[in-house]
Amino acid sequence: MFSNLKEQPADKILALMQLFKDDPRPQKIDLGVGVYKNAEGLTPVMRAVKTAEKQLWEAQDSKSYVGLAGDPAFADAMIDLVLGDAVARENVAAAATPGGTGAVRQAFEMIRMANPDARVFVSNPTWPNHVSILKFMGMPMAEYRYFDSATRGVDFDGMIEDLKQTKAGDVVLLHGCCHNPTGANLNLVQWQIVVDTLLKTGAIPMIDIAYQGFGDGLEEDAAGTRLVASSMPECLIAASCSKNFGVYRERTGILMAVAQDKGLRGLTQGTLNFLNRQNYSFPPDHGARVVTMILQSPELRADWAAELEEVRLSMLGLREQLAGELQRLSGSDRFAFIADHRGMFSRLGTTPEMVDKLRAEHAIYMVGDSRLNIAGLNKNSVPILAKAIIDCGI
Ligand code: PLP
Ligand code: TYF
Repeated sequence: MFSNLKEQPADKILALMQLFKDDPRPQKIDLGVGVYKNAEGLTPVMRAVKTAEKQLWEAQDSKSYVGLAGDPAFADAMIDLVLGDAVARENVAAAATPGGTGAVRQAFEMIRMANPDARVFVSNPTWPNHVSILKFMGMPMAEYRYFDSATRGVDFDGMIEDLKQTKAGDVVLLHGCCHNPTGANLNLVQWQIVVDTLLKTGAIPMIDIAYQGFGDGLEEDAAGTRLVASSMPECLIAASCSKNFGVYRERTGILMAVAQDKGLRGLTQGTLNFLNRQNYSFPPDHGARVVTMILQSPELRADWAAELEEVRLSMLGLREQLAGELQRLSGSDRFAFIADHRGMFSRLGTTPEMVDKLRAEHAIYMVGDSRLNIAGLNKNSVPILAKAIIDCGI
């Protein structure tokens, strides 16, 4: 049986992680995988997470099963974090999932159950796992224009033109904030135009929000998602806690199904529970419980928000430093987009050959599409990167 299996394509981002590990050059710089790293290059456990885990270890007296959708308190806390008061709680069904990836997968499963012919429109480019999972599931997929390779901003006219081609029954996958891999994002006026467009075509939005708090702030980063949830008849939201709580390996995420028609909630909640049961029964609990404790405790929440803000500002500082350094070395503003982008990533917009050259000649690792993880830098490595970019003739 096993000999019937075919080799599957590797995840390019994860393959790059291994390549970096195997590189003996001491000066190597890892700007590949999207993991936050501090100035020392470490991905620390956040203070509030440590405190909550300690409290949990002392207080938890059972690890028995919780429920197919996870702890309802986790859903309450995350709905509040992501949606604020944009919609009433009774408009939202939700289920905990193994990470944001689990939420994305379950969302696709739910879409397919509701409408096997649904086409899922993804941004060009998008997080490669979106495309990989859709292909694996055999779901119809289409792309909408997103990145303008000339300005390194959003090709908004192209995006809207393409979204006008959607139909009722289609789904449009949007990044809630901090677009991966480009770093280019919609402003609120543009979000409103997207909403108006989809209201006209009847397509349903699905939002993947994996970096709330990494862009302009916790509330600001959720504004587009909240606008969508309050304006559209239905939407799906896949939220990840991996980055903003730093609980990557705990696999903590949630899928929300929002409907203006409260009468649909029983059906959507039942479907989410069913889908969890089909795929893994009960979702992981530890990370979700820690997140819930943090969001419920005013002290832990304040400490978490303060540390998240430090993380956000450190990435913004690195963006400004890099854009400034490149302006100085190039004598032009052509790298100003790096300071305008938000989140962990920026797409430089150079060729795979140049990405290879940076790796071969300068031991600088970025993803082949020229995505760089800003958090992989520190004050000392920014000038090294800037010089390498100019030396390579980018
Ligand atoms: N969606 C996007 C756009 C991401 O970049 C990530 C990255 O980590 C995820 C979802 C899901 O992450 P995780 O499954 O680790 O929570
Ligand atoms: O895009 C990234 O780098 C992160 C981490 O299969 C990641 O989202 C990368 C690949 C993957 C899962 C997560």
